[in-house]
Amino acid sequence: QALHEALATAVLELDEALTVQLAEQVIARGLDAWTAIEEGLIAGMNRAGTLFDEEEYFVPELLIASDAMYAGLAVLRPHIRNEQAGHGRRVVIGVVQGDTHDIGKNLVRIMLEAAGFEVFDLGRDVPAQNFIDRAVEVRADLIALSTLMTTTMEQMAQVVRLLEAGHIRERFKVIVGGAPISQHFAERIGADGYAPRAAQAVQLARRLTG
Ligand code: B1M
Repeated sequence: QALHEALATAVLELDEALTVQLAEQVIARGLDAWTAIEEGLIAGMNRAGTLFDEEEYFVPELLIASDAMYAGLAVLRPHIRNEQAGHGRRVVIGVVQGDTHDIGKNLVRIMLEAAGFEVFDLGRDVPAQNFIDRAVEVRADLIALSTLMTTTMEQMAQVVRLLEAGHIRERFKVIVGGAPISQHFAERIGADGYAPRAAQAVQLARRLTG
C-alpha cells in the first residue's frame, strides 16, 4: 500500500505536517486505521531506530520522528475499530523502573483501550512496587510490563517476585513485552505471557482475562 509507505517515509524524514496530511488521507479513503499505524507510523519509527543504531540519527532526530508519529496517531486513533466495547477488564500498564522508552508501551495501551479494556497507565520508569499497589487499588485483572533495555529486564522479574512475596500472585495475570523480551524470558520469570507486538498483546490479554 503506497500510502503506508509514504507515511513511514514521512515519519522517517521527520515531516510532521506531511505525516498528518497522509494520515488524513488514510481516513478519507476509508482505509483501516490500525494497519496504517502498524505499516506506516510504527514502520517509520522502526526505520528511524535503525538509523539511530547506525549512528546516522541521534536523540533529537528520534524525538522529532516520535513527534511526527504521535501527530499521525492523533488523527488515526479515533478511527481504530472498537472490537469489544464495554469488555471492561482492568489493566495496569507501565514501563519498568530504569527505562524511559515509552513509545511501544503507548501503542499497547492504545490497542488495549480500543479493544475495550480499562487501562491504568503508570507511565515510564515505574518502581516494581507501584505496579502492585495500583493493581491492588483498582482490582486489576492484568499487569502489563514493557521494557526496551536488557539492563532493566530484571525489573519485570521483581514485579513477579513481589506478587509472590505478598501472596497475591494468583490475583493478577502478568504479561511482558518489548524488544529484548522473549517467550523464554517470560517463562523464566514466571509471567503468564509474552507478546511480540501491540496487536498480539491484546489477543493475549483477552485470552488470559476472558
Ligand atoms: Co533508546 N535505546 N535509549 N531512546 N532507543 C534503544 C532501546 C537501544 C536498543 C538502542 C541501541 O543502543 N541499539 C538501547 C538499549 C540497549 C540495551 O538494551 N541495553 C537504547 C539506549 C541505550 C538508550 C539510552 C540509555 C541512550 C543514552 O542516553 N545513552 C537512553 C535511555 C535512558 C533510559 O531509559 N534510562 C535512550 C533514550 C532514547 C530516546 C529518548 C532518544 C528515545 C525514546 C523516546 C521515548 O520512548 N519516549 C529512544 C529510542 C526511540 C530508541 C530506539 C531507537 C527505538 C525504540 C522505539 O521506540 N521503537 C531503540 C533502538 C531500536 O529499537 N532500534 C533504542 C518503536 C516502538 C514502536 O517499538 O518499543 O519495541 P517498541 O514496541 C513494540 C514492541 O516491542 C511491542 O509492541 C510495540 C509495537 O508493536 N511492545 C510490547 C512493547 N512493549 C510491549 C509490552 C507488551 C507487549 C508488546 O506487553 C505488556
